[in-house]
Amino acid sequence: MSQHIHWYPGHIAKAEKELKQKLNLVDVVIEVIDARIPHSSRYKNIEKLCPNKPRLILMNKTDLSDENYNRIWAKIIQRETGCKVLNTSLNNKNDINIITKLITDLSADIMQKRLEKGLLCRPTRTMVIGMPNTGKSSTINKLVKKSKAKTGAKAGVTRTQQWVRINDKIELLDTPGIIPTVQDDQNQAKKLAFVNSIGENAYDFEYVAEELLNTLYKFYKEELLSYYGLEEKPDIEKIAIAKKWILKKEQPDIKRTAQIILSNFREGKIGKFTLERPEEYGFI
Ligand SMILES: Nc1nc2c(ncn2[C@@H]2O[C@H](COP(=O)(O)OP(=O)(O)O)[C@@H](O)[C@H]2O)c(=O)[nH]1
Ligand SMILES: [Mg+2]
Repeated sequence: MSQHIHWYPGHIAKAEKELKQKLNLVDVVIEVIDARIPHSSRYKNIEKLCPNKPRLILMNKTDLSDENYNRIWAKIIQRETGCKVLNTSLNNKNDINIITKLITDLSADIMQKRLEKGLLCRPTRTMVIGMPNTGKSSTINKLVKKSKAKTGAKAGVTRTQQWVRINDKIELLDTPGIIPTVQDDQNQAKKLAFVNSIGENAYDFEYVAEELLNTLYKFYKEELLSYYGLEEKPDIEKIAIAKKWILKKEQPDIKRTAQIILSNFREGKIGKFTLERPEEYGFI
């Protein structure tokens, strides 16, 4: 089978190594995934990267996903991973209080053990990790908003990274850990391309836009047809013609239309969509 989306194993190994070094510095890990593709935006090797480390999973961008599936997926992932899963979105300011409370709860055992060993009391250290574009930086910004006090570099941390005090109990690494997108699974890679989590050089816009249309037609037929004013199964060409995105000599502008379709979906203009169903992965 031909590979439509390309990946480089060498890069992945290096990125994993760097991520692992950073993870060694923290007590609790905050993993951000994308609520529109809750299965594919999770990293299957995560347990190996931070074994036995408490993890809080934020299912982010729930303002763009299907509210009928947000809770269902959160429950499933919670059950599968044994980690607490929280639905979040950029503009929900209440998230922050819940996140900080959960981090403190998750580190209680570790702090108790430190105490028993006679070690110094110190704030819980945490960091945000996730695949590209899931909302890691936005999450960090939300957490540090009211607490600009940087606590300075620590041993083992490069100078470009700083610990930021979130409150008297939590310190956050101010740069996120980027999980390398393993693209050996073409179905997963396709989903990641839909939500702009894969570099644009790695794939062909027309292929990904066509696949997105197929997926939307499968799960959200009504919304898709009505958004583009069509009555039958859409493809890029039909949409180009319906929208009059035409080049000289009456040729439909396929390239531009493919890009617009992807943007329309990514901005939530067609609707609030979740592109994965638990039963596809044997969860129900
Ligand atoms: N609609 C929506 N957009 C978000 C949300 N979180 C992040 N974004 C946007 O998604 C893009 C990527 O976010 P960013 O935090 O840079 O992701 P990172 O690559 O994981 O650090 C930015 O344009 C953000 O404004 C969210 O919850 N909802
Ligand atoms: Mg970022």
